[in-house]
Amino acid sequence: MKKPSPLKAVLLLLFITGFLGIVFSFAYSQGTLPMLDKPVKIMAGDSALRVAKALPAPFVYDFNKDGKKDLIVGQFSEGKVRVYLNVGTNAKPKFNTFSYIQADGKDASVKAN
Ligand SMILES: [Ca+2]
Repeated sequence: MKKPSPLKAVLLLLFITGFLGIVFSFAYSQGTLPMLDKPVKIMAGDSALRVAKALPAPFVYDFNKDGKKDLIVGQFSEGKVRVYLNVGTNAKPKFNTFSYIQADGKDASVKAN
């Protein structure tokens, strides 16, 4: 089975462990049944990408329209949305720090209840 590129794997399937608050990606191959490879931690700088108080909701999108897919991560805590800009390439994405999506000069948030 041919393995997809790392970014393609990230694009095909992002999976989270809400319990740990760590964002993982799984390589995905299409055969008669979808197959997942071992999980790979998404890194932010030199550390695993963690979201405080867990339940991260990742999404891949070219947020700043520079042609490189970025990582958008919703977080349960405070209902904020993180943007990790891709400082690598689409074939070898790299993420460092994040900023929160803003509205009217403040961190945007959606209340859970
Ligand atoms: Ca981008």
